[in-house]
Amino acid sequence: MVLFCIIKYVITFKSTMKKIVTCILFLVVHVSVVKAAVFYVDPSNGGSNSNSGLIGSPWATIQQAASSAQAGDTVYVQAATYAEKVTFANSGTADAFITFIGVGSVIVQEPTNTTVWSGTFNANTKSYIRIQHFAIQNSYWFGIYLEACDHIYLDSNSTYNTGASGISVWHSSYVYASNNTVRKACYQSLSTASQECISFSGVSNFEIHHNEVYESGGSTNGGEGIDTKENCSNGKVYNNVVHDLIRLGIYVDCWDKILQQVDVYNNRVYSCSDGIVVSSEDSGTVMNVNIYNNITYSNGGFGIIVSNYVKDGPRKNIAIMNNTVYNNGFGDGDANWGGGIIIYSSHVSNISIFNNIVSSNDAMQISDGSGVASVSINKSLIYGYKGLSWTNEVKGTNAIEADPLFVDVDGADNIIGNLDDNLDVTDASPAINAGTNTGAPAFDFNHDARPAEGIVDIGAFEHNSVYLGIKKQIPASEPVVFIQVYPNPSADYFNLNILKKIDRIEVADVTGAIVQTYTAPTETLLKLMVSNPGLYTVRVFAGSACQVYKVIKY
Ligand SMILES: [Ca+2]
Ligand SMILES: [Ca+2]
Ligand SMILES: [Ca+2]
Repeated sequence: MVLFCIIKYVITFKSTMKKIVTCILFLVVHVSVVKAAVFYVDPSNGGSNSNSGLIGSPWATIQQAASSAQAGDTVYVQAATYAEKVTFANSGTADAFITFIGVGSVIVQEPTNTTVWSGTFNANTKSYIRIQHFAIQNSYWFGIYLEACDHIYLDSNSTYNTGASGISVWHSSYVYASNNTVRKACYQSLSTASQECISFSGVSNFEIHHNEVYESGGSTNGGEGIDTKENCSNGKVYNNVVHDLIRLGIYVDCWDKILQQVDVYNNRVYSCSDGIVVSSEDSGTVMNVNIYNNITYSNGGFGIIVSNYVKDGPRKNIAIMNNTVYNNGFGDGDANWGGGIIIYSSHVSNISIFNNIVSSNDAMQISDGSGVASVSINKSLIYGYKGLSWTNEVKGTNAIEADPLFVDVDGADNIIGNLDDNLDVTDASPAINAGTNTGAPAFDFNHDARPAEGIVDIGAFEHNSVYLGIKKQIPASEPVVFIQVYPNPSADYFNLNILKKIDRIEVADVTGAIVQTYTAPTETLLKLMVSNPGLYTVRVFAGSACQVYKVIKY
């Protein structure tokens, strides 16, 4: 049975057969040494913690699984509402993760609790765990809390109504938070609010991507959107949607430590107090930070800030390029303040600002109050320059002053400051082929290649970009998992647990004949029935990507 456990492989079409063969060979050699069990938690269908946890004999609680699962094991937690605080007791290994997967709507609510600095899900000094598809609600403090962990994937979970951060990761490494929804974090109705919506502090080698973060706070303390802080390093914050926060959207703050090598890119930040902010609140140093391809719009104060907050420590080697910064500054109650990009601090060196569209922001478009010669501003497309004396507004070198000619600033709903606002540019835009290629990112907001037509465009979008006829994808550190298939092999049917927005699923028999197709499934759990025993391939299409899973009916 071990030999035939879920086979998954990301393929390209033309190399399908080669990689299938490679995959099967790999598994024959490799999986045979891993003792992997599949466990089930299903309180609604006979679950008991005195059961084995194996199929047909499920456990009742997630904690029972979290205490029992060993390296290589997979736990399927069936749809139900669980009143639990869960502590993950064991670690996986590099070759054998422990995987917890919620199937359908798995809601986890804390029982009555007043413990600060703990989570509804907790892991301390644990490694190689995946946690996917859980809906955590009403946590007294954190939703998910990791301390001194490594190699943890938090994917496709949601947190709602948490006293402190929805997701909080401290002193850890190799942590990946993706496709999560974090709503009403730092929500003061539950406790004194603290921290942020997603907090990474002292984390190295991390990625925070494709998350949606919104509606935090209400308190005087906490509630920023995504925060990388203290001695975070070697991190990426990308493709997140952060909106409708009473505080700023994305924060890079070293506090009193050294924060370095963090890239913030391809994020959409709107209707927050400010967009993206780089700070040294307690005299530490921020260095080697790149902020690019972001769209920050309709935030109350500024789109992008290098701040002078609190102790205003040093920041150096910061690039702010190819962002689109629009309509910020109107929510601060001050017609003479707020705007696009501002360098607020004089404790900066080597700040490079180029290829940005900065348009129609309130009191200023780009402001440099640093007084530092190594702040450079080049190739901006500016619209709405006012030059008010108290704002230090500047144009920089090679500026273009013109309407960027956006596609549709208020989107199909004709309301400005929400998700459908389209800040791509139209064919006649002066942004097209007007940037500098030097130091520019190799892809745009859509992950299409730059430059198109030889010269990088100004702003987050590269017009007319085509990459070999298909969308260029950022290589992930490991493939995103679209679906989970279980049980496999099976004498009866297969459950397809949908973890991503899927365009199409095709099931083919061993001859390649398609025996089942699902188009844009909206369910989170599909039951796949096939008539004859044999090997089947399940091809899953999402956007430009395709993943192939193999199942065996016996
Ligand atoms: Ca204003
Ligand atoms: Ca709109
Ligand atoms: Ca171009």
